[in-house]
Amino acid sequence: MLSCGIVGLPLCGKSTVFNVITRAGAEVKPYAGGKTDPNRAVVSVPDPRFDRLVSVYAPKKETPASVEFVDLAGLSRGASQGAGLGNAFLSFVENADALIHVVRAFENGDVPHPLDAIDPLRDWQTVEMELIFRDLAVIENRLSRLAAKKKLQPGEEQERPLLETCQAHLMEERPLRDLKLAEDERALLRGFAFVTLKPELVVVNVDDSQTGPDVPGLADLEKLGAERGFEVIRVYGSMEMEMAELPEEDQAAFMADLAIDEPGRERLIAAAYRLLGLISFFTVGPDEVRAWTLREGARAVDAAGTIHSDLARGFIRAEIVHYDDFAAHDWSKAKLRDKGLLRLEGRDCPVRDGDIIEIRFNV
Ligand SMILES: Nc1nc2c(ncn2[C@@H]2O[C@H](COP(=O)(O)OP(=O)(O)OP(=O)(O)O)[C@@H](O)[C@H]2O)c(=O)[nH]1
Ligand SMILES: [Mg+2]
Repeated sequence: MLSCGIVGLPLCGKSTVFNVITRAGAEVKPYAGGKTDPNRAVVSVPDPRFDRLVSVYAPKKETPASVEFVDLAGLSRGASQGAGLGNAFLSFVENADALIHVVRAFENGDVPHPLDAIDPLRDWQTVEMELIFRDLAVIENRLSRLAAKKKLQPGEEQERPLLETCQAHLMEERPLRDLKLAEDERALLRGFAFVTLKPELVVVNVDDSQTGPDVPGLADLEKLGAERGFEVIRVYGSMEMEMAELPEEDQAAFMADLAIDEPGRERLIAAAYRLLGLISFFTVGPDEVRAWTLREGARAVDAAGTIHSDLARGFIRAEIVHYDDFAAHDWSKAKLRDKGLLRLEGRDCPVRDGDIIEIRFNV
């Protein structure tokens, strides 16, 4: 299962945001505790299409798609040099598939700020720089090893110029995710688990009193996000955590009171799913309706393999219909067949988000 690691400075509201997303009730406290083992929780990905399919089939079992969220300890300035929880922290970041970077904008006199004043742009840059330093250190290490070798292996000859390109990019204080890389270059870099190559969502934690447009310093961060193409989402951390913990039926009233149209929880999970470059396909029937996760660009045979390795091995054809077509034809396969919308596809057929798939196989 894919996982999103939540990073940020100490006391910026990481555990609060984790609780908004997962309802796991992790401890939230005004003083950084220096805890290293992260909180983890698996959450179902909200998807109205899945809910609709469940009501159409009324299956014995329903299994939505899921993603894991990991709440990490705060990253201190100098972590890449071992400050704070330094290396222990970074090793957790290396294991995440994507990052949610929480930035504090909330004012709260009871909660000290590790850099003394509220400044979202500076805080964001501080953490980004630590991540950049970590990747630079990995590259320097590897380059000096390569330099010490008498003879390079074939792969290593390509590796050196690529690492030098990455190094130059990082020296300009830019994350590797902003660098255009070919598929084979990405493959070469995979083993390094570069942290600035991971997709990142920036979540600004604002206080419920800060509903107006002018949260101090936030505009600067949003402007930079717009220029560089990263997404910045605002969350009312404390308040949305309180709301996430309410029973479903009380949430609507709470949201209406505050004029919120979509809970932060759903917005965040959906954004994380998009960020991870994930798509869902469905399998349906009276026994089970299930949403499965694939990376964008996956093929029919990958869908088969996600369900079971036997299905990939004995793959014959995939019967595919898109959710939207199915919905537009009264959930009737007969109608779809008449219109040619029920397709039989081979193993390399690309899967689209929302495809409903049945695999024909023989083992
Ligand atoms: N006023 C206000 N306080 C908040 C908000 N979000 C978090 N806090 C408070 O800030 C403190 C730290 O919150 P946490 O969620 O524990 O922060 P953290 O980043 O997980 O902290 P560490 O794990 O110790 O680095 C707690 O006392 C929270 O109640 C918010 O939106 N508004
Ligand atoms: Mg915490």
